Amino acid sequence: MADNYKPKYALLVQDIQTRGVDVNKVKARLKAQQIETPSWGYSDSGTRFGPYRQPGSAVTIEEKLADAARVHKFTGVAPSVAVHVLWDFKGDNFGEIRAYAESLGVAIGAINPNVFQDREYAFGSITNTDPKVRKMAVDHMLYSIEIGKALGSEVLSLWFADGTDYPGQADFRARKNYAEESLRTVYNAMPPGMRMLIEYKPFEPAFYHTDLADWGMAYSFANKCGPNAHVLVDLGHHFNGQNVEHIVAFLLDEARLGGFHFNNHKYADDDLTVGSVNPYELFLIYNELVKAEDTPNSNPPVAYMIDQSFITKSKIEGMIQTVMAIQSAYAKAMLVDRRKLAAAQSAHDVLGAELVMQQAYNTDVEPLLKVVREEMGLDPNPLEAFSTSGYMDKIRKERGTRAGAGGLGA
Ligand code: PSV
Ligand code: MN
Repeated sequence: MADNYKPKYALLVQDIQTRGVDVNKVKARLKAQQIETPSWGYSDSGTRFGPYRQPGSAVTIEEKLADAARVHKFTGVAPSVAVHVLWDFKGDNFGEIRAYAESLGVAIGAINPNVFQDREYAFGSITNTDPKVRKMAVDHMLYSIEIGKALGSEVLSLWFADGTDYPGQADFRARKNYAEESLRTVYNAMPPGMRMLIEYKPFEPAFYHTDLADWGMAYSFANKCGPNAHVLVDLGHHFNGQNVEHIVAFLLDEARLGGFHFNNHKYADDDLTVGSVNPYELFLIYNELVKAEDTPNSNPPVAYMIDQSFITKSKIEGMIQTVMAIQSAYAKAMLVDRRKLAAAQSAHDVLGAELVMQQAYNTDVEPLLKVVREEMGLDPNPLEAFSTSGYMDKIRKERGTRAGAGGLGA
């Protein structure tokens, strides 16, 4: 079927101009967008009820990088790959891994230490009352800094599963102080240019409390560490109804927004495709990011990372779909009529202001994205192009269905 996006694009350009938006700037920003995909998104995962194995899932870091490179090849905006230390590295051949990634046209992105899967951490890692366990966690993070140096990464991305299950189980304030001390030690070992991202999560695996439960706690720890520590917002790590775009705006204004883990959640899990359940929220988050790009302050460069481990979706296709959802939210956010919005806001025209947001959100940006891709030398339809490329058939045949392809015993 003929894809008639060109006439639609011409009409869209006219519409965009009436909003006081420069279409060439929008296109330039879409071409410069960079989204990091996670190595663990290419391997098998599962739930606590069991692993879900897919034929072709990656097991080795080389396979994960090869799959990530496919996502970059077809989208043009996913040039780096976040790694998880215990799931990705078996030896110390970091030079080889770095060179292999480069040969595929991707770079290693955020280094994610893992201080949650070893049983020693059952009662906490950096918050454990046992100094030996705290040291074990800190040493692993120090080692992760060395890996980052060897792989050319500038981001150390920290998440802690620390928490308790029952009232009275532990002393909140003692744990807070242990965490602060450990984070400071790690922070002080980072080389110049490296940034520490601190991720929060109000639930899982602990049931009663988590030690870094929300953005305010992450912000406080980041502040105490120093100017190169920032908050990482994982979209799935909020209670239902929480206003995430407000958190993003607040952190941007404080110049402490370090990065994102993109995903979506319906109840509590954090692995659904970003924008699949609440695309308007993703748009509203991007609206804050676009405003911050328009009027930059001293906020550090934001690391746009995906944190999704697909269970029922095919992994590479799911990742391409995710990247496209992020592009779409970014494009729509750039199409907000800022003059009209400002006028409505200052006149306290509540309905008018909301209509401006809805006009941008309801714009069909597909023709624009297709033209952008074409100008980048890409197929305008990345999902279709990937499906017909034969890559999935090839890896399904070559790799088959294997155990050991996942992080958590999958
Ligand atoms: C925890 O749920 C988390 O969001 C952290 O970022 C981990 O590193 C990641 O998921 C593991 O999938
Ligand atoms: Mn995350």
